[in-house]
Amino acid sequence: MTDAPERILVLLKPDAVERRLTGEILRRIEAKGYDIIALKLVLPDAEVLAAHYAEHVNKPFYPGVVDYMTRGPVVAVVVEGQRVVEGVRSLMGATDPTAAAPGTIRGDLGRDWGTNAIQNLVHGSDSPASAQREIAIWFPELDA
Ligand code: RTP
Ligand code: MG
Repeated sequence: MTDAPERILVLLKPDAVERRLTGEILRRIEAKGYDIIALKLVLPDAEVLAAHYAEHVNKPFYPGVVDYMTRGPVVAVVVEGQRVVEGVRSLMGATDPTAAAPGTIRGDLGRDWGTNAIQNLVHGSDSPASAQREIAIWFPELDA
Protein backbone atom coordinates (compact mmCIF):
# COMPACT_ATOMS: atom_id res chain seq x y z
CA MET A 1 0.00 0.00 0.00
CA THR A 2 1.31 3.43 -0.90
CA ASP A 3 -1.47 5.46 0.73
CA ALA A 4 -0.34 8.39 2.86
CA PRO A 5 -0.24 7.52 6.59
CA GLU A 6 -3.41 8.38 8.46
CA ARG A 7 -4.16 9.02 12.13
CA ILE A 8 -6.63 7.68 14.68
CA LEU A 9 -7.64 8.97 18.11
CA VAL A 10 -7.54 6.15 20.65
CA LEU A 11 -8.88 6.45 24.21
CA LEU A 12 -7.93 3.93 26.87
CA LYS A 13 -11.10 4.27 28.91
CA PRO A 14 -11.36 4.44 32.74
CA ASP A 15 -11.80 0.65 33.05
CA ALA A 16 -8.53 0.12 31.16
CA VAL A 17 -6.69 2.48 33.53
CA GLU A 18 -8.35 1.01 36.66
CA ARG A 19 -7.48 -2.53 35.60
CA ARG A 20 -3.88 -1.57 34.75
CA LEU A 21 -4.33 -2.65 31.14
CA THR A 22 -2.97 0.49 29.48
CA GLY A 23 0.44 -1.11 28.88
CA GLU A 24 -1.13 -4.27 27.44
CA ILE A 25 -3.36 -2.31 25.06
CA LEU A 26 -0.57 0.03 23.92
CA ARG A 27 1.70 -3.00 23.53
CA ARG A 28 -0.75 -4.52 21.04
CA ILE A 29 -0.96 -1.30 19.03
CA GLU A 30 2.82 -0.88 18.98
CA ALA A 31 3.44 -4.57 18.23
CA LYS A 32 1.25 -4.20 15.14
CA GLY A 33 3.75 -1.60 13.94
CA TYR A 34 1.88 1.68 14.38
CA ASP A 35 3.48 4.86 15.75
CA ILE A 36 2.32 6.64 18.90
CA ILE A 37 2.71 10.32 18.08
CA ALA A 38 0.95 11.93 21.08
CA LEU A 39 -0.22 10.61 24.45
CA LYS A 40 -1.61 12.08 27.68
CA LEU A 41 -3.60 11.19 30.82
CA VAL A 42 -6.81 13.24 31.00
CA LEU A 43 -9.79 13.41 33.35
CA PRO A 44 -12.57 14.14 30.85
CA ASP A 45 -15.28 16.66 31.70
CA ALA A 46 -18.88 16.71 30.45
CA GLU A 47 -18.03 19.31 27.82
CA VAL A 48 -15.28 17.34 26.11
CA LEU A 49 -17.42 14.19 26.19
CA ALA A 50 -20.41 15.95 24.64
CA ALA A 51 -18.17 17.12 21.80
CA HIS A 52 -16.56 13.71 21.39
CA TYR A 53 -19.86 11.77 21.55
CA ALA A 54 -21.93 14.36 19.60
CA GLU A 55 -23.64 11.53 17.67
CA HIS A 56 -24.75 9.87 20.93
CA VAL A 57 -25.71 12.75 23.27
CA ASN A 58 -29.45 12.24 22.77
CA LYS A 59 -29.40 8.45 23.05
CA PRO A 60 -30.86 6.73 26.13
CA PHE A 61 -27.52 5.18 27.06
CA TYR A 62 -25.63 8.50 27.00
CA PRO A 63 -25.98 9.35 30.76
CA GLY A 64 -24.42 5.94 31.48
CA VAL A 65 -21.58 6.77 29.10
CA VAL A 66 -20.93 10.04 30.97
CA ASP A 67 -20.86 8.24 34.35
CA TYR A 68 -18.46 5.67 32.90
CA MET A 69 -16.15 8.07 31.12
CA THR A 70 -15.88 10.63 33.96
CA ARG A 71 -15.24 8.22 36.83
CA GLY A 72 -11.48 8.32 36.35
CA PRO A 73 -8.72 9.30 33.97
CA VAL A 74 -8.41 8.10 30.38
CA VAL A 75 -5.25 7.81 28.32
CA ALA A 76 -5.72 9.74 25.05
CA VAL A 77 -3.44 8.67 22.22
CA VAL A 78 -2.87 9.67 18.61
CA VAL A 79 -1.67 6.71 16.55
CA GLU A 80 -0.35 6.95 13.00
CA GLY A 81 0.17 4.49 10.16
CA GLN A 82 -1.08 3.27 6.82
CA ARG A 83 -4.79 2.33 7.12
CA VAL A 84 -4.50 2.78 10.88
CA VAL A 85 -8.24 3.42 11.39
CA GLU A 86 -9.15 0.07 9.88
CA GLY A 87 -6.23 -1.64 11.61
CA VAL A 88 -6.87 -0.33 15.12
CA ARG A 89 -10.63 -0.93 14.85
CA SER A 90 -9.76 -4.50 13.89
CA LEU A 91 -7.43 -4.87 16.89
CA MET A 92 -10.18 -3.48 19.19
CA GLY A 93 -12.93 -5.90 18.17
CA ALA A 94 -16.71 -5.48 18.39
CA THR A 95 -18.33 -2.89 20.69
CA ASP A 96 -19.84 -5.56 22.99
CA PRO A 97 -16.86 -7.21 24.70
CA THR A 98 -18.75 -10.44 25.35
CA ALA A 99 -19.37 -10.82 21.61
CA ALA A 100 -15.97 -9.49 20.48
CA ALA A 101 -13.77 -12.10 18.85
CA PRO A 102 -10.98 -13.74 20.83
CA GLY A 103 -7.66 -12.23 19.78
CA THR A 104 -9.04 -8.71 19.93
CA ILE A 105 -8.49 -6.25 22.80
CA ARG A 106 -12.14 -6.27 23.80
CA GLY A 107 -12.54 -10.01 23.15
CA ASP A 108 -9.49 -11.01 25.19
CA LEU A 109 -9.67 -8.48 28.02
CA GLY A 110 -13.29 -7.30 28.28
CA ARG A 111 -16.61 -8.67 29.52
CA ASP A 112 -20.12 -7.48 30.36
CA TRP A 113 -20.13 -5.91 33.84
CA GLY A 114 -23.90 -5.29 33.84
CA THR A 115 -23.59 -1.51 34.13
CA ASN A 116 -25.52 1.27 32.38
CA ALA A 117 -23.00 1.70 29.59
CA ILE A 118 -21.05 -0.92 27.71
CA GLN A 119 -17.57 -0.90 29.26
CA ASN A 120 -15.21 -1.92 26.52
CA LEU A 121 -11.78 -0.61 27.50
CA VAL A 122 -10.96 1.35 24.37
CA HIS A 123 -12.27 3.86 21.85
CA GLY A 124 -11.00 4.27 18.32
CA SER A 125 -12.24 6.78 15.74
CA ASP A 126 -14.44 5.09 13.13
CA SER A 127 -13.12 6.94 10.03
CA PRO A 128 -10.28 9.28 9.05
CA ALA A 129 -12.77 12.19 9.13
CA SER A 130 -13.89 11.23 12.67
CA ALA A 131 -10.25 10.94 13.67
CA GLN A 132 -9.48 14.46 12.49
CA ARG A 133 -12.52 15.84 14.36
CA GLU A 134 -11.71 13.90 17.57
CA ILE A 135 -7.97 14.71 17.55
CA ALA A 136 -8.90 18.41 17.46
CA ILE A 137 -11.08 17.89 20.56
CA TRP A 138 -8.55 15.96 22.66
CA PHE A 139 -5.32 17.46 21.30
CA PRO A 140 -6.12 21.08 20.32
CA GLU A 141 -2.39 21.78 20.70
CA LEU A 142 -1.51 19.45 17.80
CA ASP A 143 -1.34 20.73 14.27
CA ALA A 144 -3.87 18.92 12.07
P1 RTP B 1 -16.19 3.61 20.48
O1 RTP B 1 -16.90 4.74 19.78
O2 RTP B 1 -16.03 3.81 21.96
O3 RTP B 1 -14.94 3.17 19.80
O4 RTP B 1 -17.11 2.33 20.39
P2 RTP B 1 -17.97 1.87 19.19
O5 RTP B 1 -17.75 2.72 17.99
O6 RTP B 1 -17.70 0.41 19.09
O7 RTP B 1 -19.41 2.12 19.80
P3 RTP B 1 -20.44 3.32 19.60
O8 RTP B 1 -21.68 2.74 19.04
O9 RTP B 1 -19.79 4.48 18.92
O10 RTP B 1 -20.77 3.73 21.10
C1 RTP B 1 -19.90 4.53 21.83
C2 RTP B 1 -19.69 3.97 23.22
O11 RTP B 1 -20.86 4.15 24.02
C3 RTP B 1 -21.02 3.06 24.90
N1 RTP B 1 -22.30 2.42 24.63
N2 RTP B 1 -23.08 1.93 25.58
N3 RTP B 1 -26.30 0.37 24.95
C4 RTP B 1 -25.27 0.77 25.66
O12 RTP B 1 -25.22 0.62 26.86
C5 RTP B 1 -24.15 1.44 24.96
N4 RTP B 1 -24.07 1.63 23.65
C6 RTP B 1 -22.88 2.26 23.44
C7 RTP B 1 -19.85 2.11 24.67
O13 RTP B 1 -18.84 2.40 25.63
C8 RTP B 1 -19.43 2.46 23.26
O14 RTP B 1 -18.08 2.13 23.04
MG1 MG C 1 -17.96 4.87 17.95
